[in-house]
Amino acid sequence: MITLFHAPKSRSSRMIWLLEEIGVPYEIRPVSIFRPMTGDGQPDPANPHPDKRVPAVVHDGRLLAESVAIVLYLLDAFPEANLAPAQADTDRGDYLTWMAWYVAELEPALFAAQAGDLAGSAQKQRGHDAVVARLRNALAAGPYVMGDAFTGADLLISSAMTFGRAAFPADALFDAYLERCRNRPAAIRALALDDQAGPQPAA
Ligand SMILES: N[C@@H](CCC(=O)N[C@@H](CS)C(=O)NCC(=O)O)C(=O)O
Repeated sequence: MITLFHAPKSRSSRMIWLLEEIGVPYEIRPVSIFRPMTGDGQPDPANPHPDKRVPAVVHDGRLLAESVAIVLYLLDAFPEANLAPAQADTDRGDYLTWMAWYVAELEPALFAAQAGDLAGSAQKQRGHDAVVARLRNALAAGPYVMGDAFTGADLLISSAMTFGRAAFPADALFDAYLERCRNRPAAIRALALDDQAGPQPAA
């Protein structure tokens, strides 16, 4: 059994998308979280995440926290979803590179741009430029970052870019990519489920 600890409109929303892509039974357990942007919400004692964040997933008694770990783990556990190259596949290295790049390069570039930190830091601007260049190169070939196949890397990259679209330059390639990902049936179902997850329970 899979349980997703979830707070609406957060990084756990894309885990609903992931689970809808995989297509196995799962349960959504709503938890409250502290929302630093608004100051609302409280950490939830019922949340097993070590930092009381979301997402957290429990699969057959195993706890996973960190979005990248959850995507890697679940797509390996359910290879029939066909959203991750297997260990023996020639493009496994490319896939792992995109997954690590997402968390080590794209997220910091996105948050640096959102915080207005690029102008004051040549190093951060250089990192941001590199992220944009790598994405442009990949999507010029497209339609997904690894080519023809949509993978877990696209799920993470596109969800973060949709959330932080203004952190990246206007580019029709980017917009077409985000729309392509967003229009997947599992993504549409996930959006409806996220909206139905309701208000946060009292902490
Ligand atoms: N690196 C973590 C970040 C998780 C994270 O920061 N989640 C936010 C929601 S988007 C959260 O739970 N914040 C509550 C808090 O900071 O206490 C991941 O990707 O899973």
